[in-house]
Amino acid sequence: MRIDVISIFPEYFAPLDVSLMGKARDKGILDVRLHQLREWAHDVHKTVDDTPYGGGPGMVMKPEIWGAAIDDVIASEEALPRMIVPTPSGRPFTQAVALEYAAEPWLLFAPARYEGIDSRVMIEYGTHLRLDEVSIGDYVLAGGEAAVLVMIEAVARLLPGVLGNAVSATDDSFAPGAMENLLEGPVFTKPPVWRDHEVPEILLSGHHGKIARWRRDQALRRTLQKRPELIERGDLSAADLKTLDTFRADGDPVAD
Ligand code: JDK
Repeated sequence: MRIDVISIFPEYFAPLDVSLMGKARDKGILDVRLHQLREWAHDVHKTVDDTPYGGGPGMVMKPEIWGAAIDDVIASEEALPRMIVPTPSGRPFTQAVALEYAAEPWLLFAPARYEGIDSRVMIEYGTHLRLDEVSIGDYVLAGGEAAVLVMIEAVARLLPGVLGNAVSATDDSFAPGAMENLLEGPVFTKPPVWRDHEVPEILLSGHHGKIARWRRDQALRRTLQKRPELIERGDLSAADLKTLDTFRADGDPVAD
């Protein structure tokens, strides 16, 4: 997958050299190309922002600079990329959106600063290519770069060959269909006792059927406790419903 990012802070993307993302790039699965927006600014000061029409606080990014940069980046190829502009007012970024992006051959991210980009840029490119304005959550960042890092990491780990274990990604809590949107249960490794905390006995038993049921019960318990809105009764078996009733009756006082 090719990913272009146009930003006034290309240094912000240094984490993509590290760990899973770094390895995916070394393997050629991920081709990330960073572009400095200011290289398309015409004046001596490399100005990319101006005062907002109608007044108000802050500055707005100039449309001509973004237009020139996007035109140059997309000029090289026959096909067009899917373009993604982070904004607090965008479509929510979810695991389903990550899966949608992971199926694309080419993504172009346009993270802004200040109060955002002149809206005519989104109108213009919305007619030329598939453009999404996307929010990574209901809080306000200082700019779009952190949102782009989040989205690239969520997308890239879904690409074939990026995760060591081929089944890891489809098993995710929020993978549509996979675990029916239940939260993951608790996990443990050696030693069996640490600071008086014991690993649940069932996990040491070797009874694979009972372990699978216990893990499912823990996922149901955690979801009921932390994210009850995720539970869709239609997806649940009779055994699942019995588990939920037990936890509801108990009031289930637990640490996690
Ligand atoms: C891209 C600049 C900072 C943008 C205006 C918004 C209501 C008016 C500051 N999920 C998410 N959160 N934040 C972003 C994001 C913020 C960005 C940019 C993405 C570019 N900023 C910014 C807009 C405002 N303000 C809240 C009142 C303020 C994405």
